[in-house]
Amino acid sequence: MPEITTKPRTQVKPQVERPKLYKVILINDDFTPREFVVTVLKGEFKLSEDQAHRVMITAHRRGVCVVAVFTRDVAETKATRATDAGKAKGYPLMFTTEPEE
Ligand code: TYC
Repeated sequence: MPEITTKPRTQVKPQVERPKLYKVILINDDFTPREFVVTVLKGEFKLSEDQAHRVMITAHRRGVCVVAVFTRDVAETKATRATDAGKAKGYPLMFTTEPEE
């Protein structure tokens, strides 16, 4: 019977790593009503009225605003749901995701 030899791995990766985080970014447009943006931010991202208004107005003035950071799956799901909420009303409201540095 031939002996089975196993080669030790040279690099052992740590078992537990912090998951990479992704930013959800709100993009400004000229058509979506401000109040609707605030409603979506409160509903999908659980922001308070005050937080939602600040995020909306920052995107309105600067073009974009980071809404929050999540793991990849959660960020993508929330960005899609929030974008779809605008689409359902005929608005071009857009949320994107981007990995944190
Ligand atoms: N610019 C829009 C308006 O004046 C409001 C708005 C703000 C839309 C932020 C999108 O991400 C946005 N009605």
